[in-house]
Amino acid sequence: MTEWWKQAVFYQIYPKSFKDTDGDGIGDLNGIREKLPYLKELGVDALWISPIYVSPQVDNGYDVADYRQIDPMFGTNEEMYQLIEEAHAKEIKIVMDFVANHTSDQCLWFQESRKSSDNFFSDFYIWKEAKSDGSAPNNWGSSFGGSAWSWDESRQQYYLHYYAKEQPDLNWENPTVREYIYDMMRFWKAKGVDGWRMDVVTSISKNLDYPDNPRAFTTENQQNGPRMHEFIHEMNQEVLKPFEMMSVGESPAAKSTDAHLLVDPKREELDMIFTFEHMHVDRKKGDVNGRWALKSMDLPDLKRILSAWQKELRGKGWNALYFENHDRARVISRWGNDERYRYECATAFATILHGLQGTPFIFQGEEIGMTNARFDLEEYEDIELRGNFEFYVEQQKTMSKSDFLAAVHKISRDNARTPMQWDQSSHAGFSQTTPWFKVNPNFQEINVAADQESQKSIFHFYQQLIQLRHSETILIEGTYDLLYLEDGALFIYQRKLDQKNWYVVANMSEEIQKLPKELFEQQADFKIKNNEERRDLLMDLLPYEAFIVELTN
Ligand code: TEU
Repeated sequence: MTEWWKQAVFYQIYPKSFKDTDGDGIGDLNGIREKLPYLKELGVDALWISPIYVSPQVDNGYDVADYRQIDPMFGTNEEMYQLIEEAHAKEIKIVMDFVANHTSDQCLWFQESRKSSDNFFSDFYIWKEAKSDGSAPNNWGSSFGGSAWSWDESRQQYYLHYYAKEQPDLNWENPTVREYIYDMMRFWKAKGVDGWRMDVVTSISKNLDYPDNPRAFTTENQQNGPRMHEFIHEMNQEVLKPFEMMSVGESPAAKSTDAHLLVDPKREELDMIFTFEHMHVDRKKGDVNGRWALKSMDLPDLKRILSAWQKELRGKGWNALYFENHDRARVISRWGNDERYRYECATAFATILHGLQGTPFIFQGEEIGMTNARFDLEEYEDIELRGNFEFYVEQQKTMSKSDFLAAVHKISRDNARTPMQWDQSSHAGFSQTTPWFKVNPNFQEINVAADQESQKSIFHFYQQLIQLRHSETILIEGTYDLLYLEDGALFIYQRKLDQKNWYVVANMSEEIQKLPKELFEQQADFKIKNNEERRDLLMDLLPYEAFIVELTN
């Protein structure tokens, strides 16, 4: 039998911003329970829920203080168990977020570890002596800006943190740490959880030589450490395989050419990974301003990268497909036109993604074409944004405040984290009270209720796409071939299975495009289209027009 996750469409929930039911302005588990019928109506098969464990929320839950307790702001453990049961009753699977490269500094393990170098928890984290001049052990950088090392007064040593100083990295070299993590996974399995999304799993093994990075405060030597495959394989043998848990690992440094080392079923590591490669097509490589150094998106580059992953993993692994998540901006605002062509653009990006081989992940709000927030700097919440502002604008001074803000409006993580827009009522129907983070002011116009009533409903388009994936094996198993790689407007690829011949076609530009004639001399049976007027293949493609078509002789 094919693994369930190969036919599935996933939906990511960022719980803080999904639906508040207890009136504190923060989304909660009962909000997810309330919306299960909505998710069922959409047709998704599984939910990935971002972290809901006890946490001081320095990084919105990616700083876990207790892996077995639900944070009271989200609800209770009982409510989580009920959510799992109710989701299962609707044939929706539940995937939790596994944040085990680091914990919160409030985690008991770290609290104990920092006390001395000879207690049970001493080696749970990565402690190092200062250099003779008192400076940090090397020049490694934190993703949130500045050094990856912080000095601890009580232990008189530095500890390593790839993210905030409140997120100390665990020492996976210590077998007890690994056993504690596996045990936590078994605990949630016993409660019915079906799998894991693994936060920066490719960072768990460190280069024990701690070599300096080529440039200070960058992260070159901090991924894909020497024992990464060994640790992941061990976790597979200890938990994933015996308990049949699905896994999708976040893999910032994986390339199409080496991805199979993580996802080839024969190697018994992970089921899927999230690549970052295609999300960097609008970034200037090697720039002093890191992820904030933007350029316009290059469509041939996007096609080249997505196609490389399709080709390289065919028969050797399985792709996880996404354009949005809680760390990414809204794709129609970032790479498309979220005003004049909002419907066309949202459905075109959906078509090119869901037509690929792999498992699609929809991020909350993507299914109604939610857009980026364009707030003032002071209105943002995200620690990455604040840390990077301090680093690039205030310390390094390589960016002006206005250039930084312009980049924030394009790519900041907070663009995805504004509250879900359910209806036109106050606070967008997300909460009865002022939410923890500002609602996008366009909620009167863009919300679930309005979208579902519209003639041009993005939600209904997603519904159809999901149904298509459920009923048509060609989308799951068919071969993939890209056409017209260098074309700057058209994204066209062919999927084939047995006698079936399908094309996924999109005009990713704002100009009318001609369809390549040589392709379309046959009978066309449209499976899905975002232009209702389309009857045949002779018409030109309108801006952001997209469809999937079967050709028959
Ligand atoms: O993100 C890991 C990661 O690589 C990010 O630093 C990413 O590059 C950046 O956010 C893009 O702007 C994961 C989680 O998804 C993220 O939310 C957490 O903050 C981070 O790990 C630490 O747990």
